Amino acid sequence: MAAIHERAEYGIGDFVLLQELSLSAFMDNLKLRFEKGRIYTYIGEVVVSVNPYRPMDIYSPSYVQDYKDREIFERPPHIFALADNAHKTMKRQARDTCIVISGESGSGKTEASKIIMRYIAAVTNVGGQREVERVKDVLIKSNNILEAFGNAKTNRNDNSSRFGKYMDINFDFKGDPVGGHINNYLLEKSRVVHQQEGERNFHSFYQLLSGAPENMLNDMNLSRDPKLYKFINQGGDHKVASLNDKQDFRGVMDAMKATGFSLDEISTAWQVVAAVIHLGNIEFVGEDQAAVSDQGLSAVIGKMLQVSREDLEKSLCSRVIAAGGNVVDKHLNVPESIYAAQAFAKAMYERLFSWVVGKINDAIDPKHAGYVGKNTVIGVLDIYGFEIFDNNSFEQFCINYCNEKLQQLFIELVLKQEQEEYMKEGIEWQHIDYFNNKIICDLVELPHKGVFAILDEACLNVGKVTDEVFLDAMSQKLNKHDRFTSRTNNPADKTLEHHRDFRIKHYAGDVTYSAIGFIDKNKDTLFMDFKRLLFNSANPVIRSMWPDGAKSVTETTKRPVTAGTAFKISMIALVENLASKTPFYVRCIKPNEVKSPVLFDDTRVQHQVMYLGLLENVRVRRAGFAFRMPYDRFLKRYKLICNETWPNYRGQVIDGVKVIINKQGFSSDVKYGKSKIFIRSPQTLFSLEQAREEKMPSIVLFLQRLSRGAL
Ligand code: AOV
Ligand code: MG
Repeated sequence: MAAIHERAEYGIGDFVLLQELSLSAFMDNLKLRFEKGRIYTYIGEVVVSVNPYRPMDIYSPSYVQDYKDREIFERPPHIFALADNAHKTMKRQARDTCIVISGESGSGKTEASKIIMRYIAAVTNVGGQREVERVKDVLIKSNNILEAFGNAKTNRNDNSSRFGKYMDINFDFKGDPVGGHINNYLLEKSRVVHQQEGERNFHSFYQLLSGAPENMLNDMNLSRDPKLYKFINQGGDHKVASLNDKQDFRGVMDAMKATGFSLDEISTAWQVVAAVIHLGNIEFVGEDQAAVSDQGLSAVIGKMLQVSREDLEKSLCSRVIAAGGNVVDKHLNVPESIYAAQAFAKAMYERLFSWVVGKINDAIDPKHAGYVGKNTVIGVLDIYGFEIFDNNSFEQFCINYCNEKLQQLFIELVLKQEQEEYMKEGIEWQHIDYFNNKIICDLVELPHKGVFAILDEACLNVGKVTDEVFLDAMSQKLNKHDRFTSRTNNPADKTLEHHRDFRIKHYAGDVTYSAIGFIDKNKDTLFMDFKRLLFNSANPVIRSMWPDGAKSVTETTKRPVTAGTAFKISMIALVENLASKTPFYVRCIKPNEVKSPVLFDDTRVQHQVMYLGLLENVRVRRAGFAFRMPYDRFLKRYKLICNETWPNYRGQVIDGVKVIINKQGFSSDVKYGKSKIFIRSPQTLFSLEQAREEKMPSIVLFLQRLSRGAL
């Protein structure tokens, strides 16, 4: 139907309407639309979005008005239509909905999520309630803050999300936003201390150095030049053409104020960032017992964290351990101290990030709006996309597993929903073949034999636990798995250059991971000394980030759940949560590797179309029936094309629908379900739409005369 509103030169607005379905026809249409600046195309209700890599003039208020309160197929394909649909469904049916945005790194997920949020903000609160306005403002501005602290330039994307984000927006019965809640998933904290060539640390570091006023930087003993600081200069050139760090700093400051961060809280946040920067430059000397070489530097870090220089140095150079009831100081050597400083920096930044998320959540807690009753939500999911780098580690493994889970959800729900719908409506269902990636999810997450379980087991080993032990265990246990390869299993495989590499055949491509660091990152230990140090900071804001530092040395703590297992548990919970809501999907596609607005790289795009299962998606939609519509809506829309049903049909709604279908001669092309009519071929719908448009002028005339009282 969408195609009716668009000129043919723009291609076809819904892949379901393609004359004949083949990969090349699909690709031709997608390419044509991209070249014509039509970045959105439907597959039924799914939106396929191709990153335009240029600002598009399609999100202005007039576009908002165009899509507001329309049915999805009434206007040309647009992400606004999907947002409107999710909102309408939530409002009309009082059902929780969610919008799942997926696609590889740099395909446009985060932009899509922001466009959706802005649309929802634009169409709600017509009454202009102040509290609702505040909530909307915080919801939108929270993106600035989260991106500053949680996004970074990678070799795939200048503004790459390095954390997963799921945001619930709560709505009152009128459909106005009254609050929200953000869940964040595993921040890629290794970036705090290490960046690959061509990449940067999190934006916040560069924003502080470029944007902070002179006196603030002086107070922090910082220079404007990132090159001077080890933790933030490893990637090479720190300037990113598409980013303006200085301006963004101001944006973040404004957003923090609007969100309700106090001035103390804001300055503390930046002090922690400064402390991390300085920590990167700290050096240790000594033979067996490490000591900080530059006490001036540790004094500066102490000042930032409001702890004494002595206490800080002690935490960096020794460990308090409880041995047989006695508390003793164990000195660290230089490599151990370096390791400790890095662990400390990563933990500090991670805590800062979680604290920031917590502050935003406080500000948008629906209770503020006095809203305690039941409300419905729209969940918006924007995660880190599938990614392959030159060097892939534990973080990429988690990120790619997360993408497997979402693909799994898509497969399950898109097929399940269809299947259920046909069954519910009593209509025969035809099975369509598709690749099910469950096998890869299992490979990663199954108890006892999945990668995370094997990793946990290796971490539990007493004695020397090495990444090799883990790799060997994996090679043994996953020997027969056709999605897993390691050098041990396949000595002939020269592509696994390093002995510590292993490869997983993901749904979106083969990724070679280096097992180095898996054990360490999974264990994720941070010495209690640091927790106690910051829990005893003179700064109450910092203290609040470290409540677990209150424990005494002798208190034995349960072995914490490992990072991998914690992530797995959170992913399973996330998928369950999404599956309980009515889902809407945005499938993002990256047109090329070079961020070009004009280049449509056929090979790369085709690869994505295939692994996203888009063709299967279209087939499923077409196999049965391309369109379905509740009887009442159908009658309302098409009653004008039949004298018997216009202006009103007096009998049962379904009979009215049958009259129209029979009169038009389409009875062999439709099936009548319990509450909906199912239309097999797009052509039928075309014809109905055309008949409607032909009648329209005379109907308009009719209505005009009616309103003038001439009839
Ligand atoms: P991602 O979220 O999918 O990657 P982004 O949403 O950050 O990708 O998009 C990457 C870049 O593409 C943006 O910074 C914009 O420059 C451009 N872009 C994307 N969508 C649009 C749009 N609709 N209009 C204009 N430009 C756009 V990652 O977070 O890396 O998985 O972890
Ligand atoms: Mg993103």
